[in-house]
Amino acid sequence: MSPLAAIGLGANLPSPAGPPEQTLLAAMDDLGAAGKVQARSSLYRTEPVGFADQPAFVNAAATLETELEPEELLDFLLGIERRYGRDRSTGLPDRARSLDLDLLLFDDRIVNSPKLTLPHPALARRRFVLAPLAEIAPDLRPPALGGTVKELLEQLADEGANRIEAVRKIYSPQPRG
Ligand code: PH2
Ligand code: MG
Ligand code: MG
Repeated sequence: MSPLAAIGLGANLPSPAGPPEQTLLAAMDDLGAAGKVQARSSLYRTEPVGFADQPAFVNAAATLETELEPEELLDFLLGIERRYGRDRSTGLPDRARSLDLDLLLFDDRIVNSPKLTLPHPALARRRFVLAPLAEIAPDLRPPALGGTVKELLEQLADEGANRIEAVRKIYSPQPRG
């Protein structure tokens, strides 16, 4: 079987595809150009983590079987971000964006290069990442984090922007036949 990558999607500004919900659904379709999309989560409306004074985010996760190498997949993801209007030359970390695609996991790979860190360093700290991922891949075991995705989610404190009610499911895509 091909390696399995997990990707986190987020947006809180409109893009050329429309509002964040439309952008995320379109971007999940676009992932198919890099392999086979194995699963897509529901869309979640989430309170901003970090910089609070910005619109609510829409977040989701997808898993992708791919023959690309992790850094090639990262470049592919950055290309999708650009197509949906993301401009990385402006803007501060944690601020509003029309599309953010984060490579969360790539099989059991641990990577610490200038370009890429795997598993994603914030994976285990963020409900807006773990809740969508646990919906589609609860039993994945991220290397070096000491538990499955479901267990990491259960270990998160129900507080601040990680409150359970700060991450609400808003739309479940229909399964594709
Ligand atoms: N992304 C960030 C910073 N804060 N908050 C939410 N709710 N969702 C995000 O995707 C997000 C965030 C930086 O990537
Ligand atoms: Mg990112
Ligand atoms: Mg991000």
